[in-house]
Amino acid sequence: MRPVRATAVLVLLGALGVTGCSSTATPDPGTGTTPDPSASPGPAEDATAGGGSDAATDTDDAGTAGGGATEDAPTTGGTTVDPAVPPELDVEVVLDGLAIPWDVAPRPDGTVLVTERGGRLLAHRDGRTQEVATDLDHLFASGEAGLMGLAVEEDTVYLCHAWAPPDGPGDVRVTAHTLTEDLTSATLQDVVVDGIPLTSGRHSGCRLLLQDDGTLLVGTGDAADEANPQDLDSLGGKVLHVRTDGGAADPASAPPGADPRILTYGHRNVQGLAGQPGTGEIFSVEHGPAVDDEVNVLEPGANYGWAPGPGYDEGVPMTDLERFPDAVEAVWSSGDPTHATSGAAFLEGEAWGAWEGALAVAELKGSGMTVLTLDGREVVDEARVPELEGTYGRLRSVVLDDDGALWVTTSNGSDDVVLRVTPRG
Ligand SMILES: [Ca+2]
Repeated sequence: MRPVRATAVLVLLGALGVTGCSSTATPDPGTGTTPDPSASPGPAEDATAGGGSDAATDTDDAGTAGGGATEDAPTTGGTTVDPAVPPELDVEVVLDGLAIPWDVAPRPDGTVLVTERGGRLLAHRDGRTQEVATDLDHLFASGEAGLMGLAVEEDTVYLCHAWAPPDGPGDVRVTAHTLTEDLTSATLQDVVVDGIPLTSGRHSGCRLLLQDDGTLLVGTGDAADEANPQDLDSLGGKVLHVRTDGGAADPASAPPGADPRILTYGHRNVQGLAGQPGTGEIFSVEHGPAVDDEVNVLEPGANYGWAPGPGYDEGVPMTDLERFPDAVEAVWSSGDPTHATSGAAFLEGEAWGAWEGALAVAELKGSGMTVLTLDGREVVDEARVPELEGTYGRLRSVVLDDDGALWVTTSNGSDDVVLRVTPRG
């Protein structure tokens, strides 16, 4: 059953004119070679287009029955919002003609930066899209790896990407680049983190989340190597917490004996990180194997219980409480089958109605979005977003901008788009 939606829209927010879709040039396919072709290829929940398994588990209590604004609906700027029901949404295609736009970063000045997994960094401003020249030498773009997570702070752009020089082992790394005012180039400034394991490209993470204190969270993948998630010297299958100069942000919170940059461990492939408004807690989202995608709340130093067997046997629980009784259980799990959950963002602003404060989770295989209504850490309701249900294919990243609009990237392989999703009055 679909969530109940508001039927009375009293005042429409300003018309959302299309800002001009801009088709762009053929993406750079990347230049790397496979650093470890023997690595387990495994099922490619993140690499293939299509899939289309809609494992939605809609609930029928996604808001109170009946439409219409309630008497005590807050009024803001001439717009009345019913806090009891999920909003109807307007969906605008802002960029199109893309190839796997991995991440999106809307800036306060209206500029939107986008990474494509093949290696391009794009800037969209005033209805135009242009490529931002980067010096990502030896980018490894294959399978699930390539140019991935993106974070922006003023004129500094942080990029997480797979890197493979011809004469040495590759890795996944986070680099800082200085963006020019005209957005034509982003020059390498610093390597913030390197040495995140890379094999075939499978399970490469990599999500970046800047914190208010200027530190950086990095969600990594286990590189389809069974040793990595529980290895406290490996940066794979972890959430890292670093300063932007690369040092450990909070060494006292790392697991005992661990690399001090490690915040949490025992993860499979973290592609979602989001800070909960009000509590500041960090929620992470990761892909399950055949079952049990997970949403977790990060507790510093904790184990999240992923430990595949020899030969990367994935027939183990996503949170193995038999082997790791102290492992932290997920606050939400997809069950069977997985949706291939990827990015996540909290919905902020009363325009989101009943979904204000909820966690929006993008799904690749599920080709849609799940919204989890939370009471603290507890998921109290779960709904689908009708406007995004199969409409645009596989969804990768979700990011909320300062105006409360949700930016969403698709991951279909070609003709991909970046969407701006806003509640309708
Ligand atoms: Ca787990």
